[in-house]
Amino acid sequence: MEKSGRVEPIRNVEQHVMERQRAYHPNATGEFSWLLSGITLATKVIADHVRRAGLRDILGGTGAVNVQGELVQQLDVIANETILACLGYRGNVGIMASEEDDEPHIIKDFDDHSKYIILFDPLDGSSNIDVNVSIGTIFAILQRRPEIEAGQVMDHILQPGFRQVAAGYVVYSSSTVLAYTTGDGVHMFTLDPSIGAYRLSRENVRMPAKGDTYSINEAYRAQFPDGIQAYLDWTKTKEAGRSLRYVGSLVADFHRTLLRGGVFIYPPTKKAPDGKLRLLYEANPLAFIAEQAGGAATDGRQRILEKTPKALHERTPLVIGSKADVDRVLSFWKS
Ligand code: P6P
Repeated sequence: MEKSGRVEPIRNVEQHVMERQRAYHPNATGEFSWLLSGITLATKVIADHVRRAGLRDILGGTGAVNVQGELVQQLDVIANETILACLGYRGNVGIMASEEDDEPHIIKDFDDHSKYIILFDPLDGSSNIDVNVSIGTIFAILQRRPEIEAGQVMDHILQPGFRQVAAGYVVYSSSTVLAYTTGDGVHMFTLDPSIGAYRLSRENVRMPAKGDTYSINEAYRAQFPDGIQAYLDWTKTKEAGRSLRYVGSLVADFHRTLLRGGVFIYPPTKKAPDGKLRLLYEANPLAFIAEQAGGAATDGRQRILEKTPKALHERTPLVIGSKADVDRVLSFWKS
C-alpha cells in the first residue's frame, strides 16, 4: 500500500530493542523486549502518580523508615509495588531486588524462563517529591549465572557491573524521559502522554568530552577527603571557569551531566565513609550508561563496573561524567 506520508512512524522502546537485537543479536528471542515492556509499563504508571501526586493525597511520608534508614515516602511505596507487579508477572524474571526492601524477591525458581534479575531504585530523590523537583527510577538487569546453584540467590545478585545485560533510568520532570543501554549505545525516549507511549527522541547519545559544570553537595565540604577539597578550590579559579549545578536527585543530576557534560561527585564523607549512593542499583546502572555514552565512572580507586559487590545495599563513592572531567577530579583526589 502507498504510504500517505501523513502518519509519522512511532518507534517505541520495545520496537527499538527488537530492531537493535535483530541487527546485533539475530538469535535474540524477543524475551528481552518483553521484559523491557514491563519497565515501560511500570514507569508510565509511576509517571502518572508523580504528575498527579498533589491531587491524590499521596504526598508525604508513610511514617516508616527503610533499610537505608530513610523516611519512606508514600510515592516510594507506590513506585516499588508498581515495579514489582509489572515485572513480577513478565514470566522471565527470576529475582528482583529493590532499594526499598531489605531482602530480594524470588519471583520464580530457576528454570529456563526465569533468567533475568532486576535491581532497581523505584523512586530516587523522593525527598524532593513534595516540592515538585525532578525524581527518577533506576534499573539494572543481570542474568542468573548458570554455573551457580539456583538457591545461591545472593551469588546471582552480587555480580560486578560489567556483567549487566542492560541498564537504564527514567527521569520524571518537565517531560518523562527513559534512557537505556544494552551495550549497543545509549538511547532515549520521551513519554508522549497523548498516546501513552515512549517515543524515540535521541539515538546513540554521546556524553560531551568535557563540560563546564560540576555537581556536588558542597555543604559537606569539610567532611570530604583533602583531594576533593583541593578540586573544589580549583573549580573557583578563573582558569577553571566552572559553575555548580546540584538538584539533589541523582537521576536529574546525572541526566544533565550525560547531555551537557561535566562531572557529578558524591565522595566519601566522615558521616558516610563509603559514600551515600548504592552500588548495585544506582552507581552500576548509571556507570554502564555513562561508559556506553563515552564517559567514565569511578569510586576514586577503580572503575565502578569492576567493583565486586559484597552486599545488596552496599554504598560506594561516585565520580561520574565526561572522561576529562572525571580525570581532573582524580588528579586532585589521588595527589
Ligand atoms: P544529599 C536522594 O536522596 C539521593 O539518594 C540521590 O538521589 C542524591 O544524589 C543524593 O541522595 C543527595 O544526597 O546528601 O546531597 O542530600
